[in-house]
Amino acid sequence: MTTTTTSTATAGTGAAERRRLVEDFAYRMRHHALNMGEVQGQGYVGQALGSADMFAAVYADQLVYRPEDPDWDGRDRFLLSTGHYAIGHYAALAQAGIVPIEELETYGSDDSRLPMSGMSTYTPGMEISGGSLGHGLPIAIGTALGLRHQGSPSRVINFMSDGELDEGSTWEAAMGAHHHGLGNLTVLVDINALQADGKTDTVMRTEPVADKWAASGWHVQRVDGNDVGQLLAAFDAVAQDAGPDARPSVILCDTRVGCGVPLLEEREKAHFMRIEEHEWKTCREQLTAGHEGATK
Ligand SMILES: Cc1ncc(C[n+]2csc(CCOP(=O)(O)OP(=O)(O)O)c2C)c(N)n1
Ligand SMILES: [Mg+2]
Repeated sequence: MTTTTTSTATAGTGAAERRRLVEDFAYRMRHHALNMGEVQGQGYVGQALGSADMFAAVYADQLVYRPEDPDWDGRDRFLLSTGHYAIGHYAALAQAGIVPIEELETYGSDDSRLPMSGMSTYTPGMEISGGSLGHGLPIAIGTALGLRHQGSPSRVINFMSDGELDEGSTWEAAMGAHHHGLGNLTVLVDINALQADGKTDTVMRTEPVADKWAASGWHVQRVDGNDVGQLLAAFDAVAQDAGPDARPSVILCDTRVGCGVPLLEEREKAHFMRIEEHEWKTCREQLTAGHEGATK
């Protein structure tokens, strides 16, 4: 018999404790991400560190799921649209108790359940396969429509990157979500101002991003995505906007690539980082030093 029905570990705690729990979750996620990065010596470590607070707010505070039964029908759906952020998602799934922490050391290896790009058929808790950017939001809309049709109270949270704002499919889907009045859909955009080919404003000028979502009929907020207090307040505001006339919501999160590890925050080539063998120790020390109350 299943005993655990929800993941919202922060429920019933005061504001300061709620925030501390989420920050601690993010801190542990960042250590997991460094451990996985070291297996390969390189990878999307900067994105995992930069978006850890966003994932932590979702998995420690918002999402309803059963860690021991990831396919439970009553779960909220978290869709990772950006497949290359899988390293960050695995860190969250491990910290949430869905994937064993020991399994993280198989990251990116042959026969691992944790491939470099997110694959729904491999990993418990991974709802969709990523890789082709710009597909997560259209799938999220189908999912949200399906859940509503079934009378389900479950929510859909779609995580995407600023590079995906270059895709036409994203904006078609944004209009569709408004057209269908999908109040059960929340989108998080990691605006790290970076893409594979360089800074976002040199690849495709997508600003003013908030105006574009607002013009498409969405409830829009923009926050510092490395400030847990701001993230939690934004989710609270989404809940306030609920009701039969609720709009789909987007939380635009400005983040710092490599956040928490100054050595990596300063990297010139940040999309796919190469980290030398001797640097991992420094990374861990810097992460621990920057975390208030850290025990490891
Ligand atoms: C449809 C599609 N076009 C191009 C790519 C190649 N690609 C992989 S990651 C990436 C960068 C996308 O921007 P973003 O996710 O913001 O990059 P990051 O912040 O992780 O550097 C690109 C263009 C892809 N995976 N899918
Ligand atoms: Mg980016």
